[in-house]
Order: sequence, then C-alpha cells, then structure tokens
Amino acid sequence: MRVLVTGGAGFIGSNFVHYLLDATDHEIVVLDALTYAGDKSNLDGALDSPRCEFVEGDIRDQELVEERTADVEAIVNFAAESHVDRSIHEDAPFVSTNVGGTQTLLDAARTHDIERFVQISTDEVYGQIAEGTFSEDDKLDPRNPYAATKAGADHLAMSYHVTYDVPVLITRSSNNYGPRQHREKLIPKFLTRAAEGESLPLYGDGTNVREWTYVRDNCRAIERVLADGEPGEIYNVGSGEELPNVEVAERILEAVDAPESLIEFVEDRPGHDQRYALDTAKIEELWWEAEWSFEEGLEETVRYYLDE
Ligand code: NAD
Ligand code: TDX
Repeated sequence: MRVLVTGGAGFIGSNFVHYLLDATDHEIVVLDALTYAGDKSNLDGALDSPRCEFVEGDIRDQELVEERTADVEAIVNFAAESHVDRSIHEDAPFVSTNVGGTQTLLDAARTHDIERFVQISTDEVYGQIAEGTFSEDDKLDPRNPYAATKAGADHLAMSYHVTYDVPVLITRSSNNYGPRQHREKLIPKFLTRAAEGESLPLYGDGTNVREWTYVRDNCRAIERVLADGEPGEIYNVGSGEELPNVEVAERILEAVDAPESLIEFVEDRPGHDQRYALDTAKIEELWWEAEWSFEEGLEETVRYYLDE
C-alpha cells in the first residue's frame, strides 16, 4: 500500500514512519510543512529507504494536496498544531491547520477515492473526567481551543464518511511520550531541564492526571486501525498508566538523579483539564494492547534525550 503520512516530521508522525518501514512493506510519502514543531532530522534513516519520500508542503495547499493524493491508497493525518498552551495564546493557526487542513485532505480523499483515511485525534476532545473512563460514543466536550479544533476535525471527518462515503477511521489516543517529542511538552521539557539543574514549572497544584502512552504503542495501534479498522469507527488508544503531573516530575527527577527542590509550583493553565482516561476495549478487538509500562517507556525516553 502507498500511504500519505501528513505531519510525518513531527513527534508521533516520525515515529509512525519509522515503525511502518520496519513492520510493513508500505511505501510512504511524508507531507510536512516543517513548522517550528517539525524537524526533518526526525526522519534520519527513514529517508534513506527507497520506500520513503519527503515532500515539504502544507496540508492547506489544495493544489499540492490534490497532486500528492492522486497516487496513494491511504492517508494518515497527523499534521496539526498540537500544543495546548500555544492554542490558549493564539488559536488562529489551530483553526486553520487542524480544521481547514483536515478539510483539504478530506476533499482530496473524496476526489481520488482513497481507500483508508485515518484521522489522528486525541482524548482531549472528550473533555475532563473525574472518575472512570471515556468510551468512543461519549459526547464531545472540548475545553481548550486546541481540543475544540481537534473535535471540529473529528466531526468534519465523520461527516465525510456519512455524506460522501469516504472511508474515515479515527484514533483518539491519550498523552504520548518517547523519542523525538518537542521540548515544549511536559516530559521532554522536564527531563532536559532537570538534567541541566533548572526548575520544573508545575502548573497549579500538580494533581492533574494524564494517561501516558508510549509512542511506539500508539504507532502499533494506528497501524492496526489502518489495516483492519472499520470505516466510520473511532478507536481510543490508551495505556491505563495514569499519573498526576507531580508524580511524573518526581519520577523524572529520580531518573536523572536531581533534587526534588527543583519542582516549582507556578500559575495554573487556564481551563486546565483535571483528568483524562480512556476505555480501550474496542481497539483490543483489533488484537492490540499497550506493551510499554511507564517505567520502561520513561527509561527509553531518558536514554534518548540525555544521549542526544
Ligand atoms: P507535533 O507538533 O510534534 O507534530 C506536528 C507536525 O505537523 C509537525 O511536523 C509540523 O511541521 C506538521 N504541521 C503542522 N502544521 C502543518 C500544516 N499546515 N501542513 C503540514 N504539516 C504541518 O505533534 P504530535 O505530538 O506528533 O501530534 C501528532 C498528531 O497527534 C496531532 O494531530 C495531535 O493532535 C495528535 N495527538 C497527539 C498527542 C500527543 O500526546 N502528542 C496525543 C493525542 C493525539
Ligand atoms: O511546563 C509544563 N508544566 C505542566 O505542569 C507543561 C508544558 C505542562 N504541564 C502540565 C499540563 C498538563 O496537565 O502537564 C500536563 C501535560 O502537558 P502537555 O505536555 O502540554 O500535554 P497536554 O496538554 O496534556 O496535551 C498533550 O496530550 C494530548 C498533547 O500536547 C496534545 O497534542 C494531545 O492531544
């Protein structure tokens, strides 16, 4: 199969490209605008393969997208503005790329009768949950501009399935971590700061809970959905590894042998969701389960950032 991977120079997208080259015989075209979050060196090694081609370009560029979807069977759309703090500061690029860019891709998928369209979404579209877990048919309640644009993209993608029969599949994963993540995100930020003896700014009281999925587990899940998912269906991807942020900070300090005094409680993020957690029974039917514990994943992540 020939697959267009948008946002393939970013964190999860690049891990997915490496994974597909190792685990399948698919041909890959990466389309990435190389924003501040994209880095071509994330594809080092992958671009040596005759099965992997890189195109620098924007998913909002209709002509380019039309051209690049003409000879592929599948699209996996990772391209997005992904950082919640940035969306609180300025949300226009989030609306434009996350909603507008997805629309351009969906339209091209429709024109070219694409066989699989996998939209990469997030647990944040459900909003926060005090107890229990979200399942795929729960109502969406996004509470920050980033999450709202991702929810908008999910609705638009599903509407293309219902209205035009575009074979859309959606994955919604919990927080990812692992190699090649931008240093603006919690784990790489805290790891690199702790290693330099710099303070770790914890928002609010540090009790907010995230469910941490190692990026390779998410890549395996996305491949399962690409291969065997049912068009029109949504699949949650999570690990069950729930941790309050303060405990993540403590584990990082322990891993790099830095003192707890580096933790600094700072002003909270506006609209800061307290807890996310996902029910993953549905994707388990596609013979997937998370393999990485937080402890193992953090060890690999520490090795990656500190050996770089
Ligand atoms: P990232 O910010 O690391 O990478 C995004 C990539 O998209 C970058 O390479 C960037 O250059 C590219 N891009 C941005 N705008 C573009 C545009 N207009 N045209 C073409 N390319 C563009 O993001 P990530 O953390 O790898 O997230 C990938 C996807 O997964 C996103 O859709 C995000 O919403 C979703 N997601 C992320 C997480 C997480 O924990 N990181 C969890 C759930 C879902
Ligand atoms: O400096 C910080 N201090 C802090 O306390 C940063 C950067 C974050 N935090 C907190 C906020 C969150 O509770 O840590 C938690 C994780 O923060 P982020 O790494 O910014 O991730 P989050 O906001 O949970 O969103 C991530 O997961 C869902 C991704 O960035 C999204 O793209 C994905 O959809």
